[in-house]
Amino acid sequence: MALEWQTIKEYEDITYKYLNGVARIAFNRPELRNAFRPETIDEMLEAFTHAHESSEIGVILLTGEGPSPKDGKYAFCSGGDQNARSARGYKGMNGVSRFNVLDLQRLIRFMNKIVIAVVPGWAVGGGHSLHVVCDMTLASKEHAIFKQTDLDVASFDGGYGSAYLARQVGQKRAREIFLLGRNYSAQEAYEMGMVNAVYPHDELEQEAYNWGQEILQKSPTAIKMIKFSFNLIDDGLVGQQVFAGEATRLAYQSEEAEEGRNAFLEKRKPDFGKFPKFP
Ligand code: 1HA
Repeated sequence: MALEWQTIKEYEDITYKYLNGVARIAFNRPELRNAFRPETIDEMLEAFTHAHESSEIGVILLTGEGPSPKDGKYAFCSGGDQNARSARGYKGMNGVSRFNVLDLQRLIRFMNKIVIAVVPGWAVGGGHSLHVVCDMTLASKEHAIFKQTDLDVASFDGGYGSAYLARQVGQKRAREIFLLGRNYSAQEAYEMGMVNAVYPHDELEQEAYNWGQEILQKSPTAIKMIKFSFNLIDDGLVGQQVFAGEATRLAYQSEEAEEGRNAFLEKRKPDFGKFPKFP
């Protein structure tokens, strides 16, 4: 039985839906293999920010609508729309050029929800980098193809798209993926360690939803602490800041923290002496 997703908001270039704690955000330019222009990423940033701030949503599936009405092929995302590319980035309708997909990468990385890339077809260039940055990746057995074309179009994602990829598949493989730009099947990507599981195409979305439901059974606080713990070492001081922000949030819930705030508001010295000094 098909999943009964409810649309949260209508957009031009993406779809944004919800079902039982799981959000589904999809690129929706299938005739261009779901290439993104700045407006696409603006919409993604809005939907992801909404999902990040929602107290109902715990897991986000990032995927691509399809198949293409032109030829029936599927895509996750084929990266930056080369029609929108200018000398200073990707040009939006307002004439401003940006690399705002990097903002989306950081949002996925630093948001306190789990993001699963659900790859129904091509994951290419900046689309490949987006799957890399997601917490996990699930792929279509028949149609998913992983390909890093950055160097063919004189581009290079020197951040998460390459360095974090190398953490997943190893340095030699990551260099091969970029330097040769070959096609890799879902099974090959799985064997390399950049895909968590491969499913028959018709079962992919249901399985992804099931992964989401399994994750939702776990403690939301523990989920975000473990996500940020995994990220910390690779994200340097920003990783430490994100992790520490959540630690501060936990500390704010303590009686000690209440005493600190109350003492300030009541214009008295805080009495921290009453709190035990646990080993
Ligand atoms: O590297 C970065 C960044 C790095 C740092 C900071 C920011 C970054 C931001 C972005 C990026 C990048 O994404 S650079 C890499 C950009 N993407 C590409 O180089 C992929 C180009 N596409 C392809 O290599 C192929 O189309 C494909 C492997 C995805 C699919 O091949 P296939 O199945 O043979 O289809 P194809 O006929 O090539 O494409 C179908 C239609 O989609 C074509 O249009 P049509 O002739 O039907 O009018 C094709 O032109 C269009 N299309 C596909 N990908 C893109 C695209 N149009 C614009 N931009 C695309 N990326």
